[in-house]
Amino acid sequence: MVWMKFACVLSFILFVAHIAAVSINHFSKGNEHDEEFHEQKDISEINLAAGLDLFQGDILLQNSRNGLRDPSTRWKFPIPYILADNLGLNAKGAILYAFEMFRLKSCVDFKPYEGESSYIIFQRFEGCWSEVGDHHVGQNLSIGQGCDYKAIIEHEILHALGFYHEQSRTDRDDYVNIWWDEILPGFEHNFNTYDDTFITDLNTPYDYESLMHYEPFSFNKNDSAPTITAKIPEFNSIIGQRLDFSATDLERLNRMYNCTTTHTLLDHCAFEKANICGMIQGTRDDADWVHEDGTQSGQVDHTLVGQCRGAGYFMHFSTSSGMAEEAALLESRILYPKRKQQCLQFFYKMTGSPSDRLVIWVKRDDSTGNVRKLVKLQTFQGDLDQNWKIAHVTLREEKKFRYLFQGTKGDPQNSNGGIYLDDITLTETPCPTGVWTIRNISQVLQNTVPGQMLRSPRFYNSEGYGFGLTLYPNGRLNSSSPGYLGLTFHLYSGENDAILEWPVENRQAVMTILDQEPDARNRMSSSMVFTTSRSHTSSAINGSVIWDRPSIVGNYDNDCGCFRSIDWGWSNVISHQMLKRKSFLKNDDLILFVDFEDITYLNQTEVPAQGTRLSPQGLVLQDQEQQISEEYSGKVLLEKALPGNLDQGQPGRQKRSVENTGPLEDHNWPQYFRDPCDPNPCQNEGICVNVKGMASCRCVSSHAFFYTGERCQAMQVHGSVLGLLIGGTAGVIFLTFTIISMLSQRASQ
Ligand SMILES: *[C@@H]1O[C@H](CO)[C@@H](O)[C@H](O)[C@H]1NC(C)=O
Ligand SMILES: *[C@@H]1O[C@H](CO)[C@@H](O)[C@H](O)[C@H]1NC(C)=O
Ligand SMILES: *[C@@H]1O[C@H](CO)[C@@H](O)[C@H](O)[C@H]1NC(C)=O
Ligand SMILES: *[C@@H]1O[C@H](CO)[C@@H](O)[C@H](O)[C@H]1NC(C)=O
Ligand SMILES: *[C@@H]1O[C@H](CO)[C@@H](O)[C@H](O)[C@H]1NC(C)=O
Ligand SMILES: *[C@@H]1O[C@H](CO)[C@@H](O)[C@H](O)[C@H]1NC(C)=O
Ligand SMILES: *[C@@H]1O[C@H](CO)[C@@H](O)[C@H](O)[C@H]1NC(C)=O
Ligand SMILES: [Ca+2]
Ligand SMILES: [Ca+2]
Ligand SMILES: [Zn+2]
Repeated sequence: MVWMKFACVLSFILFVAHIAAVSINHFSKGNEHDEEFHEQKDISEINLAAGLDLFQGDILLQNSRNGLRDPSTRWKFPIPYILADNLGLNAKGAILYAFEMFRLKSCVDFKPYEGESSYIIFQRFEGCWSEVGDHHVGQNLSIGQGCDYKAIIEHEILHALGFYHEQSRTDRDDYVNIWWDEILPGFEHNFNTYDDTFITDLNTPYDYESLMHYEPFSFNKNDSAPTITAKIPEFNSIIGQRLDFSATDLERLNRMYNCTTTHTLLDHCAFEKANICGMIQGTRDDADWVHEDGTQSGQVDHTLVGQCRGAGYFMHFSTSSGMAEEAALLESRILYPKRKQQCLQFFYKMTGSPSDRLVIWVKRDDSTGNVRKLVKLQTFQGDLDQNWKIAHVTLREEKKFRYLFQGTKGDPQNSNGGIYLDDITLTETPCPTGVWTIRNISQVLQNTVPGQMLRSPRFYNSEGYGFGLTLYPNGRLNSSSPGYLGLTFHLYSGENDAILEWPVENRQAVMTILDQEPDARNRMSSSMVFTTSRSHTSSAINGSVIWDRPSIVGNYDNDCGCFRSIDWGWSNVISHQMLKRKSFLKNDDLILFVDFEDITYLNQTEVPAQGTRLSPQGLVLQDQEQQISEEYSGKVLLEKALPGNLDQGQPGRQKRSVENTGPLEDHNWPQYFRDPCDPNPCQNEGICVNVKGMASCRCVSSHAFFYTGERCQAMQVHGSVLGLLIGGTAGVIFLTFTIISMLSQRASQ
């Protein structure tokens, strides 16, 4: 018990991959009021409910301009964006999250708007919709109520990038049946096809799995009759998937925009090829890692889990012979980071002695241009668990570096195995805060009934809030969607509660069910996001805010020996069919990630679009201001129509940043003509906004870090990363303690 207590204390400052043994709790109380369940509706349903009748459901047509074929509608990257302040905080966070998916998987990039002529303003109108292609005047993209999901936002951005719906392809009748009699009268136009002079398939086959495909029940008049079905019936449960981009979606995106690289994927290796992705063996160590496939050692790999002959390679370091403390190093090639932090994810297993060690290092530039300064990051100790396990290590490299795996033999006399490595992914994104692995998932899916649930261990975010997940393997009791996983989030009481702020609002929970595809670009993981708010109240707790202190509004939970708040989540996150079709159940493990971070800094993100800026503040009376800016924007449109005449008469917003943080006043200008934003006093590419003659900075943020302060002078890393920073070598101690406590639990059983 002492160990466990110690582990809890440490886990506050550490990111830890928890591996929970499967225990199934029966849904004993059955109190429906203890849960807030939501359903993700699809785009056509949301827009119909909003009374919208757009071109093809969610496409706003400004004019009859071509989308796909016309090269003038291609965007230049990065795409300038504005997040309007009528968007909810959650929608803003979800949009930034969707941007990160584009950056991970394609060459599409986004930047805060700075007066460019082409940009996207994300706004909250009714419904979810976008225009197709770049119209060069700035365009609206609506993320309305119910649209703040990763996949829906990705779908709308794909429209903006120039893509129509999959089933509007010229050749779609070869692949799907349209049931015209079942379509809502007047909505048949949503199922039109387009001539191949208008759209192009970019020489890719019809893709049932596309994020741009309608779901079967789109625009139907009878709830139980589909309007669109696949000619290959197997795909009826696939069309309309809203997980993530399909492989073909990405192929098309990459072809249309000539993408050759992505922004945040630095390295990945499944060790399937003999060149082992350019990794190199250490030469001054005692041994080498061996590139093996399953037939040599009787172990299956993680990439293909032993499914194929002549494939399924991994790296192996045997610890069963030789001397204790003999080591082998495996080094990556030199990598060039663009951001300031990275997450190294890999799968490993240690089948030898519990005293074997796997140590992760980086080699940095020693300031002479040579990458050779070694820094130890984290140690993984052997254990009795012979399964492949997922691991995450945070790196904070700003210059070129290598990462290294060091295997060390602990006790060769008592080892008959070794250390195995496979499926490495290095991204420039934060590592997840909570990692929950559920073993024997096929048994769990088979042996649970609706309403039965599994609860994750308690995780702590960087601020110290305790939280966890609940998985309903077969959905909840009386679920309207059988054959689906349900997933909810809750707070747990924790040791820091007395000093924390309650209720905990404006924290975004991101829950991800991991698709264990080796290549992160092809992962179609399911992610759900929501943001805690004071408006989330429940009658079950007398109308109190759900996110208040768990010991006040929660129930006592015997399993954790702590208080647990009401469950908040979704009853139909992903179908069992989809879990089996993709690599969600690899190794019979289901892996979930969860983050819970403060996004209050996104409260004010809107910057005025070009035009309002020309009229000097103070000279314009309040009621005239609107008029002038409207006239001006009319003029901008006219000017845009005349090529080569774009910037005349406009000062243009220049990207300048002042290094020192001297006074904002510029005494050379009369008060009224002085533009407080010229030169831009905001640092770190912050956008300056003239608020009543005063400069106000809007700071750049990404999912990995953000800037704060009056002049955006301070960079903050998202909490999940901070934890690790403090963690460092203490992680080793913690892992050791958990292992000891696991061992002692086993021993006492
Ligand atoms: C998973 O199933 C195997 C075989 O049925 C069993 O030996 C093992 O203990 C199970 N693991 C867990 C975590 O329940
Ligand atoms: C965006 O929507 C607003 C509000 O309806 C409208 O005034 C504006 O003209 C739209 N912008 C574009 C570029 O269509
Ligand atoms: C709706 O569809 C179902 C199944 O196809 C059918 O049995 C039912 O009669 C239809 N209802 C109406 C009102 O058309
Ligand atoms: C992609 O490359 C082709 C051929 O070089 C070129 O014609 C086209 O304009 C490029 N497209 C973009 C979006 O850069
Ligand atoms: C589930 O449905 C049954 C029968 O329709 C009903 O008696 C029961 O109260 C429902 N349970 C919950 C938790 O809603
Ligand atoms: C809600 O109010 C009832 C009646 O006043 C009280 O018995 C109950 O304890 C309250 N519950 C909570 C969670 O405050
Ligand atoms: C967000 O900004 C608005 C306007 O300044 C303010 O009224 C509101 O309280 C802020 N919300 C939060 C959560 O800080
Ligand atoms: Ca070696
Ligand atoms: Ca492999
Ligand atoms: Zn659409």
